[in-house]
Amino acid sequence: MRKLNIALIGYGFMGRAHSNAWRQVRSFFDVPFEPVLKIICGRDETAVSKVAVKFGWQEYSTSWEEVVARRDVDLIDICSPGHTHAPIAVAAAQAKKIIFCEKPLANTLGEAEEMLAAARANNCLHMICHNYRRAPAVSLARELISGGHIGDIYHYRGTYLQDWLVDPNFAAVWRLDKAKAGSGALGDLFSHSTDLARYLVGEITEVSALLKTFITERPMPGGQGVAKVDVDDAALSIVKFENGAIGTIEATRYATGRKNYNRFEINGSRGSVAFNLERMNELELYINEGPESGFKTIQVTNKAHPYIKGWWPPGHIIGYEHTFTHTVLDLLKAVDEQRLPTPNFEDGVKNQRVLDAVERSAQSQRWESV
Ligand code: SOE
Repeated sequence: MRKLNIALIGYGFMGRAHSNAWRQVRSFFDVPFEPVLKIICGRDETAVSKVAVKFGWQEYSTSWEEVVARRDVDLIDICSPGHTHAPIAVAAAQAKKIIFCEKPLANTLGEAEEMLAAARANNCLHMICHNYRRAPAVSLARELISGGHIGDIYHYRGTYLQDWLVDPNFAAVWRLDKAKAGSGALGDLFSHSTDLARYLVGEITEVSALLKTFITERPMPGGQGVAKVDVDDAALSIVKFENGAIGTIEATRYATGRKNYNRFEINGSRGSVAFNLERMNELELYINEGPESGFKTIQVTNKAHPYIKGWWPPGHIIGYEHTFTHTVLDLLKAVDEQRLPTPNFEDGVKNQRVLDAVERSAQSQRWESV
């Protein structure tokens, strides 16, 4: 089987999720290439060498520049903090690599546009990792909506609720530093709901938004002093869609008790769908068929459902990590067919335009165009 040599930049939460996906995909799906876990890269040699062994990477490095320049690497998978996305992606494009990048694409709209331009200029294939599109229930929702089952769309209601920052003593990690993360809940979580809104309903044209930072100072990691928090803790917006639908998107890391509550509800003229990542194998569906209608819960684990045939018999459910496996599966198929996968950097830029409009609206306290 043809091999595709993967280099992964980053070894934290997303680095582990992507490592697992690259290892797992060929064992459960018919893939056009055998992904080779060639090299993993991170600044801390002790940490990255351990992850390399744990996930079976052939080599490790502490220099992304060296990794991107290697001729025996075909694909660069960017899972490092947001401020590194643009320099790594631009260098990878100039080295004619396939580029796969975690969300949000960049810390600013300008950086995102620079990444897209570099990939286009060098005829590189590119993809942004919005893994939730490939939760089978979300893919099924897309099929139902595209098939007209819930009619014309009136509302999109997206909420992405976590609570890992509600403790004021939680250290000021990189996600709380604008220079590294670009923003807080806005880029980390709101970006997911934005991508799902665009995937399921359509393009967003205007926003009216609010950003809030609840705790403005936190202990430095390692406890040596106090750091100012310069990113949002919560981001809320009402949105208008190109197709006439309207919506709300809310993201926070202060929803005490909510752990990874990424939910949407979409209301249409004939019915509604609703999804909650914490009940990932289920899709709620209401079709308006008269007095006996009611919401039903579809268990999305049948072989006919998206991606399930690669896994287990009905009812044996799958998890968060499998959405990454589905994502790299579709990336491998796109590479084989030499076509752009979706979502790609064009989607990344469109998502970033929404985040940029949210930041402008929070500042102006007025409606802003995307
Ligand atoms: C942290 O909020 C995080 O890891 C996000 O960065 C991911 O994108 C999300 O899928 C899970 O939570």
